[in-house]
Amino acid sequence: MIRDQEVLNQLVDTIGRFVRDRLIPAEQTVAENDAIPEDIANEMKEMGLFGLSIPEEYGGLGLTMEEEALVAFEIGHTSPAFRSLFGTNNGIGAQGILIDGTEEQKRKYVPKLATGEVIGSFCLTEPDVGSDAASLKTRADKDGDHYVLNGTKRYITNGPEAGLYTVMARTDPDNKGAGGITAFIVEGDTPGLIRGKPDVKMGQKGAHVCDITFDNCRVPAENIIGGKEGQGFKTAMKVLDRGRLHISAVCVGVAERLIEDALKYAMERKQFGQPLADHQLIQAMLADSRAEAFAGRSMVLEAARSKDAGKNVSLDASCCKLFCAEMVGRVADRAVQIHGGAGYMAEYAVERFYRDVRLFRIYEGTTQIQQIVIARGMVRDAR
Ligand code: COS
Repeated sequence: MIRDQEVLNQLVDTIGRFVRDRLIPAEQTVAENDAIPEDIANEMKEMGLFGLSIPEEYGGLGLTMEEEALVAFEIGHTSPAFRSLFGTNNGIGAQGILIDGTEEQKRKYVPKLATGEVIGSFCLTEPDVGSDAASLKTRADKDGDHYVLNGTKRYITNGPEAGLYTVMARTDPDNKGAGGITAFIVEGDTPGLIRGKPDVKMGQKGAHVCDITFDNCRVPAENIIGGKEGQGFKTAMKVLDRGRLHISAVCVGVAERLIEDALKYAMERKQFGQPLADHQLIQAMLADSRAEAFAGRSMVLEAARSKDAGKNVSLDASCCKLFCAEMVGRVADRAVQIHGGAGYMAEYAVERFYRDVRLFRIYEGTTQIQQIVIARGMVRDAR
């Protein structure tokens, strides 16, 4: 749903200019230094990027899902690391509190996420628990009006810089499944919360990931999201439904950028006496990429509109994540192929993007998990 087309056009134009003038020229430096310059982070805060999808009453821009998708397409035109910095505040770092939190929790924590004063993070994955999220082992044992958290969370995006963590932990040791899990809000300076060393990754340099260990970390009982034990797995799944749509939109944006780069190169580079772009085998790769990116864009917008209309989009969000993450992988592969030897060289952005996009097929639920969610939903609906 688009609330005011003119206001949205202005926002999308402003973000598009920011991407072109500030972010794209800084891509290589960010990749080399594995850090986003502070002045760029500050500009992102001033533009409201940390609170895009946070409701206005909590200090954000309150974008609908369709509006957020249109903005994410724009942001996808540059390195995914930039999005990652403010992405968790809009998505997995804030949505748990927004979807299932109490009014008091929202008022206390969300405004600081909306401005970017605090970075939010989402702790579900563990060393032994990835796709099978319901069997997580981190414990939260009640002790008076507190819970004591013990365990390790792994590959936590923005873990090193976050000041607020949504943590899924088991409060009922007798219930080994989803029903034994509770979601907590844990402040970054809580004693017993230990940030690990940032992991060295294949791509997306500038976006940071680390282990978060809880060692007798005491969290007030009032920080249970929604105030009720046993609801944490469902909260996490609802958060991921939204996150998967957002990531799908980013995949579409990245695919469009890669197509632009590949087309530009194909128009400039000549072989056999004519531009690559006039060779039919190159045209086939360009055409397939364009058609697939268009399909991704269309399905994301359709699913986003359904979400805005209040429909359950769990299955559709998984369809989008499955298709768009795989699609951008194919597009990146073709972009490298069109560049030939140059595509293998760090001098060209496609080499970096080729590594960056690999993560899309893995995080916020692997392609195989999306297949499971889709097929289970189909069987459930048919019954
Ligand atoms: N919204 C609301 N509730 C949901 C839900 C959703 N999208 N998905 C599942 N639930 C509920 C189910 O209805 C069920 O509730 P009841 O027990 O009341 O019936 C409960 O949660 C357990 O669901 P289910 O039985 O489907 O859980 P499974 O253990 O079979 O796991 C998958 C489901 C595999 C889909 C889940 O573990 C998953 O998404 N794994 C991937 C995790 C992931 O994306 N990790 C990435 C890292 S986080 S960035």
